[in-house]
Amino acid sequence: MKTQVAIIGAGPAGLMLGHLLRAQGIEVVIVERATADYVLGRIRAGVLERTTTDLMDQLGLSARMHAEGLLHDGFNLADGERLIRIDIGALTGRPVMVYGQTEITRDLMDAAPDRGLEIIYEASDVALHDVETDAPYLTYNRDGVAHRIDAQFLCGCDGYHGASRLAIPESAAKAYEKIYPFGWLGILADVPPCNHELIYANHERGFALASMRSEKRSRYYIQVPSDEAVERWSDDRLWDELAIRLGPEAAAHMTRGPALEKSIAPLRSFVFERMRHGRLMLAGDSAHIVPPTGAKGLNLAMSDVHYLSQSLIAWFTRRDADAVANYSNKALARVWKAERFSWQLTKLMHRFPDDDSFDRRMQIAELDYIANSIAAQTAIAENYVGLPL
Ligand code: FAS
Ligand code: PHB
Repeated sequence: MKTQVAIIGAGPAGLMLGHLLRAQGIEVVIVERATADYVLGRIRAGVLERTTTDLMDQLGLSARMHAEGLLHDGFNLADGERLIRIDIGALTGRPVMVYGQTEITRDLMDAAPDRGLEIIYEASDVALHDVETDAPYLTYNRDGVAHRIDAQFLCGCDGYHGASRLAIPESAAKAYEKIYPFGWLGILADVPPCNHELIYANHERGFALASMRSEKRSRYYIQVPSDEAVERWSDDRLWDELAIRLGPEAAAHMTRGPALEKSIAPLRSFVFERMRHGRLMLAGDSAHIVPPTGAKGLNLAMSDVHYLSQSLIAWFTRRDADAVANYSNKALARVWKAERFSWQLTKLMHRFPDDDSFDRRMQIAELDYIANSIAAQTAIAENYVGLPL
């Protein structure tokens, strides 16, 4: 098969990139190792920046998002004494949209056939070839048959554990990584949220987050040791811990119910400082990971794809080689700012096993400063809603 752009991965980055390129008449094929149901079954992000919602609007795929999503003008930091509300609407003039990653993915998948976006699911053993030439190609197996796709560009949107980043020689790039000594145990349940806005809590027993997917479906998380096993957490034990960590006010409004999904996500900060190598372009989790504290992961994937689609459109419409060459630095400039914000909020809101009494006093002082400073709240708000592209 021959195409202009071959994308590896049908997560949000690959799907959004595919649609943006197809909208400009560029030939695209996506190869995905899993089934569509598997991709939709992964419960991940919940909060969308304007960057992401604008792309859905631009594609004309945002009707369900605007009908079912929840616009939020604020979120809360709980320090055990009080709720510190960050009024993102008043401080930045921009809300965030609460609409799950699963739903964004579903909207992009459902629209693919009508827009000529071919997605090949259950493609195993995807391998990238000749990425340093102007005739790269990929190979894969499906139903025991070997396939090859020749393209002008390969786009690695295959996440942290994908094959694409491995096709770039280590000598050509620099990787930065911080692994946190804890993970997030998440529960999804068909119960109304305990609060109409998100609550991020720093409690002496550890971090907790009260989030949601709708007014009838809630998403909660607690910080657990990085070696914790989800089997050790019955629903009741998890609801009890959430009630303690989120505080009496939230607990009084908390509705318990059976877990639709319960899993532990590891937390890491990671940047692979080369998002282009020859004709291979990386976007999303294949190039960077953030701890989910700042709700940046999915949104950062979308800003990569915004820049990458512009670069590839410039190439295919006017052979603009500079646009392709500048992609990596342009994307990384925004990636690093989101990495900083996610790391900062993770340090502020979690209890680190090796922290001493001074570290804890620093957290208390910073939360007190935020509670009493519009400048500090504005800095948090502008990062939370998403810095300008
Ligand atoms: P994805 O990982 O979503 O998609 C990559 C796709 O490539 C997958 O479909 C995969 O099957 C496919 N693939 C992988 N290897 C392949 C191969 N060799 N060949 C073909 N296909 C291959 N972000 C938030 O903002 N908030 C959160 O709460 C949050 N929670 C998360 C929880 C977990 C457990 C994880 C892992 C991530 C979480 N994230 C969260 C971040 C997450 O939302 C990502 O940022 C987002 O999925 C990034 O999208 P993609 O870059 O498309 O990568
Ligand atoms: C979620 O709803 O899954 C969610 C929301 C905000 C975050 C992380 C996760 O910062």
